[in-house]
Amino acid sequence: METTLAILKPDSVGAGNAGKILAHLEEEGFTLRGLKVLRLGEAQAREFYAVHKERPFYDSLVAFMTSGPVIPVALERENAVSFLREVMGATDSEQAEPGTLRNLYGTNIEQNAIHGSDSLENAATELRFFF
Ligand code: 3AN
Repeated sequence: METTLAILKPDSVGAGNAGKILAHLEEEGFTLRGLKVLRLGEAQAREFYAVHKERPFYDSLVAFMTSGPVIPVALERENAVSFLREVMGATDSEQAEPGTLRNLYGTNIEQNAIHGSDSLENAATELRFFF
C-alpha cells in the first residue's frame, strides 16, 4: 500500500465540490487516512511550491492557493501516487480527459481543482508538510 497527498484547492472548496471529489476518490478505492481544512499562509504556499519559484506563474499560483480554504488529504491505496495522477487528469483542466477530476471540477491550468503528489518521494515530503 502507498499513501499520497491530495489537496482540494480553493476553487473546489469555494464551489462546494469538496464532498463530491472526496466521494469520487473513495469510489476509486482510496481510503482517507488524514484530512484537514485550513487556509495556507503566503510563506507556506511559497514553500510548498518552491520547486516552481523560477516559473512565470509562481506568484499567481501562490495568490490562488492562499485565496481561500484548502483541504489536504492523505490517501491510501495500491499504487496511490500514480493512480491519483490518473484520476486527476492532465494539469490543464481544459485538456484533462473526460471523467477525470480536473475535467469535471477544474477551470483552467491554474484553477485545476486538485493537487496530487507526483512521486513516492514527493508524497512523503508533502505528507509531512501537512500531517
Ligand atoms: P501538477 O499539479 O499536474 O503536478 P505542476 O506541478 O506542473 O502540475 O504545477 C503545479 C501547479 O501549478 C498546477 N497544479 C497549476 O495550478 C499551476 N500551474 C502549472 N503550470 C501552470 C501554467 N502554465 N500557468 C499557470 N499555472 C500553472
